[in-house]
Amino acid sequence: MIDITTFDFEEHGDERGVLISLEENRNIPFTIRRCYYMYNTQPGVERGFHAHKKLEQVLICVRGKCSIRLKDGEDERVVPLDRPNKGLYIYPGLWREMFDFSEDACLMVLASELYDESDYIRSWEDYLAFLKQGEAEN
Ligand code: T46
Repeated sequence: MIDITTFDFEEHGDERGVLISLEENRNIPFTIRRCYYMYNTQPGVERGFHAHKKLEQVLICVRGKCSIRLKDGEDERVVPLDRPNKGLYIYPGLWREMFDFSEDACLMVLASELYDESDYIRSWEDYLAFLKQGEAEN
């Protein structure tokens, strides 16, 4: 079963606008070792299509909107990210696909580790094998 955890970050708003603060091990559930973001995503583009062995991440669409499809080999859930104060936590071992980007979308990701290509599982076949191996070990 896919466990969906989303955050409603506190908005510090006044007549000037809104400010959101993100802090490791406070409103972000891990130590933040990396931040990256994507924008200018072309119409119809879908990204992701992989899982991570160890990486934890929080996804925030800080401008515009997009949707995240999560899979665990059995279930599939779609989470819209449509406001800048919403965060989606993705725990290790979940398959993710990002789609339905609005033209103005900026998707920001906070990550628990530095970039490491060896942490990626980039094919669905390898992902199913990874899940099977996990079952065998438990
Ligand atoms: C994820 C989803 C949500 C780097 O050099 N450093 C980085 O920190 C990242 C994230 C990527 N790259 C390079 C690797 C590729 O040559 O940037 C290129 C595009 O990366 P990728 O095709 O993996 O991007 P997405 O959008 O499919 O996936 C990304 C993250 O890679 C991934 O960890 O969970 O966003």
